[in-house]
Amino acid sequence: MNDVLKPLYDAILNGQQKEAVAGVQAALDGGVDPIIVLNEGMIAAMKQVGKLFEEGEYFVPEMLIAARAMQSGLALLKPRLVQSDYKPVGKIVVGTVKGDLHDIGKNLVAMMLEGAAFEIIDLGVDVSPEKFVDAVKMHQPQLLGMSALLTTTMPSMKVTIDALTSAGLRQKVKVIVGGAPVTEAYANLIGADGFAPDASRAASLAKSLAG
Ligand code: B12
Repeated sequence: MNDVLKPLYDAILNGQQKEAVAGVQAALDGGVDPIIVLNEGMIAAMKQVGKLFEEGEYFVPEMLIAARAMQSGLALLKPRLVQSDYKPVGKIVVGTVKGDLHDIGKNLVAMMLEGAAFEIIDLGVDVSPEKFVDAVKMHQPQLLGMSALLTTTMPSMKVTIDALTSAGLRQKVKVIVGGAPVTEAYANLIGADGFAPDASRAASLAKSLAG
């Protein structure tokens, strides 16, 4: 890892908010590409947090403070990732599915889509199939993006797709899905239109489907 990124990585791993912000600033000042700052300094640290949780070294409070440090750092990085000074190319409704409170990945996808000139309607976390359906009815977006981070909440994506079909809306909107446990195969299985493993590929996918 780039030496400039190490303090940022450590700050997120240890849940130190101020240090995370300072770490992002130092990396940007040092001329590191914002995408590298994000992937190698920040997302890599969150992955390690997940690993430590799995190994029983970290518990929920540690995950939570790491997430807060990540979000503070992201606020500073956002203007460098997003340059949305052009007209929207399409509209997307995004949300984390029912029962799931993880929103860092969903927020990053929303950020990158904003950068790709999409208008974002963010329903937040713990979004029920009914809420997704209502939002599609109301906003008539080209795309719907669902995020799930838990194996136990992934099935809610299929329930939502089925609910769109029952409401007669499935042909009117392209559905894209993602989140750490979600795969291309799962996306195909549940009848989604697309899957992307990270936020930048989510933006290219969205552009190709909306076009
Ligand atoms: C931070 C965190 C939390 C925080 C979340 C804070 C927040 N505001 O988001 C808190 C502390 C709340 C939390 C709680 C829990 N968590 Co948690 N958490 C994590 C952790 C460490 C990081 C997640 C993260 O932010 N990653 C960084 C982002 C950038 O990555 P990402 O979300 O995958 O998103 C990227 C891609 O997937 C993709 N993407 C994401 N969404 C979408 C959507 C679309 C449309 C597309 C195209 C792409 C896309 O693009 C993103 C950007 O590149 C993960 C570990 C891990 N490896 O994922 C565990 C993890 C997800 N949590 C886990 C667990 C078990 C829990 C709890 C059940 C713990 C508990 N006992 O209470 C609770 C559940 C709470 C709930 N109901 O949701 C497990 C899940 C295991 C499983 N197989 O289901 C994990 C994997 C940890 C582990 N290794 O065991 N957690």
